[in-house]
Parts: sequence; structure tokens; C-alpha cells
Amino acid sequence: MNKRALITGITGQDGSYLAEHLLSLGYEVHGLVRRVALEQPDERLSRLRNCLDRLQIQPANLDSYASVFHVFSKQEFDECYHLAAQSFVAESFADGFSTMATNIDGTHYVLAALRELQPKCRFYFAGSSEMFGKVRETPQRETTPFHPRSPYGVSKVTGFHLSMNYREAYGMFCSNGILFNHESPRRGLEFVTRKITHGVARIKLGLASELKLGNLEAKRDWGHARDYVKAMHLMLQQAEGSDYVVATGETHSVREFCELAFGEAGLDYREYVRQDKAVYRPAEVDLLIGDASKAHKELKWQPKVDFRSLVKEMLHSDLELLSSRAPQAAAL
Ligand code: G4F
Repeated sequence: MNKRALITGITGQDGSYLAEHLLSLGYEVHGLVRRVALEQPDERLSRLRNCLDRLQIQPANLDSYASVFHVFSKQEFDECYHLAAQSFVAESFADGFSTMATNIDGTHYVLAALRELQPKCRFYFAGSSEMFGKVRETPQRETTPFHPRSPYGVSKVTGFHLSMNYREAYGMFCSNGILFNHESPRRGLEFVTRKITHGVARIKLGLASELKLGNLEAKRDWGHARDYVKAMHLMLQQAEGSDYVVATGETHSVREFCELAFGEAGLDYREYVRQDKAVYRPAEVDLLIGDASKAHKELKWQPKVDFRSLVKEMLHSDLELLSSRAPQAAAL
């Protein structure tokens, strides 16, 4: 019989790639979606356009335990991938309260409902390299102590510990992915990689003359989201739940990303990038680089897309996107 999976956050970058991956493996895939998203399907479900007709959508609200409980009371799942979160770090400084509520309570509701109704369902929690924050060692691995630098990071550390506690206290299969930054053409425009590739495409097409960014010296370990969702799935196929770093093992600065993206379009970033102090964060994560040895060894997982190919793919996708709707793009 085909396995049945539930993905929270299915409308996001990772949710959409994971849904496609699980469908390709023969899964019956269900997605938990907020009712408000269903009111604007063209916009909110756009990343699912390749597979929407093969998905089963479960309207629910992660702010409500009753709503989450209702979903698990209707249908049994073999695997639950909990990806839904307020995931933009800068926004978490602007509104730490709603970030905490969504990211901590939402995770707790899913775990508590599973424990009550489906304790055998395997659970994946989307942890983050932001949990390492002000890093205590380099590269960062599963045993590196956490030192979060934002309300978002704090919320992810709490979610990680909640998931671990359900594993230890109730014997549930709970795995935590500690995913380093992962990008793609489906990345939201608020994140720096997509802001850059979209900005370069606008400049190249004559729709903008500059790109305002914050800290260009921050370094990240950037991989491709399509590679990373495969690691999520592999984590739930192991004999028992555990925690895994998922990363490329390479780090690059925001400045290097700019250099490559502008260079790919035949432009010099120094002529277009303006640094804007308003975009700097109150506390920054300066350097992230992951050691994914455990995932290589136990999951037999390896990333396929390197930094250069990632930047190229994102830039060319934005050039194509904006060329096809140049008049509207001018108004953005
Ligand atoms: O693209 P970012 O906003 O991603 P960040 O903060 O590293 O977080 C992302 O990755 C995490 C995994 O480690 C996820 F958990 C999280 O949900 C999210 O997906 O910023 C990257 C870096 C930061 O150092 C930021 O200060 O880029 C710097 N930056 C410089 N200028 C900028 C900008 N970031 C944004 N978003 N916009 C700028 O204009």
C-alpha cells in the first residue's frame, strides 16, 4: 500500500519540492493549508502548480490546537513533515511574538495531536542552522551548542527541543533536520538570494537602476532546496528518529553571491549595489558552514547542485520570469 504523508507548509518553497518528491515515490500526499490561502489559489498555491491536481488539501489553522487535532482525527498518516513556520529572520525581530506563537505553539500542537491520535506516525521537524547563531565551533555539526541570535532562532531551538522531548518522553519517531540555507527559483523575494537574482534581472531588463542590500559580509552555506527535501524524506526512513545537519560544507558571502549573479548577467555589482543600514539586523549571524558527515554516512545523502549552478539557475529563472511580464515588473 502507498504511504500517506502530511506536509504542513506545503505552499512554501520546501513544501512544494517535497510534495513533488514524495509523489514521484508513489506517496499519497496531503497538505495542510490555511483557509485564507485557499481564497487566493493563483497566488498562494502557485508553487504547487505542477502537482496540485495530485494533492489532497486539508484546510487547517496551526494557531489552533482544535484545528490541528481535527486533521489528525480524520485520516491516518505514515509520515508528517512539519515545515510551516514564520521563516523570515528579519521579520522575527519586527514581531517576535507572532513568530514565537506560530513556530513554537504550532509545532507543539502538531506533536501533541500526533501523540494523542497517531503516535506511530513519523514526524519531521524543520530545524535551522540559525539555531547555531553566534557559532561556537566551525564547521557546525549536530553536537555544536546552540546560540540563537534572533527570535526566529530562539523559536527553532525550542521546536527542536520539543521534538526531541516527544522522542525521549513518549518514544515517538521524531527527527530534526538542521538545514543550512537552501534556495531555488521558488524562494520568496524577501530572502537575500532571491532578492539579488530578481534585482539583477530587473536591472538587466532596464526595470531598476540599483539594488539596496544590508550586510554584504555575512557568510552562508547555500544549497539547493530540491536536494535538501530528499534528506528530509531519508531521515524518516531510518530505523529510529535522530538529528541531522544538512549542508554543502562550503560557505560564501553575500558579496560573493552578488558578484556571481551580476557577473552572470554581464554586470559589475559595485555599480549597482547600495548598502542600506535599515536592512541590517540588530544581531547578525556572521558565518555558517555545516558538516553534513552524519547525513552522508547514515542517510547516504549528497547535495547535487553547487553554489555556482544555484546562482545561475536562480538568475536565469528570474530573467525569464521578468522578460515574460516586463510591463508589470516595471511597476514592482
Ligand atoms: O536570506 P536571508 O534572509 O536568510 P537567513 O537569515 O540566513 O535565514 C534563512 O536561512 C535559515 C537557515 O540557516 C532559515 F532557517 C531561515 O528560515 C531562512 O530561510 O539572509 C541571509 C544573510 C543575512 O546575514 C542577512 O543579514 O543575508 C544578509 N543580508 C544582507 N542584505 C540580507 C540583505 N538579507 C535579506 N533578507 N535582505 C537583504 O537585503
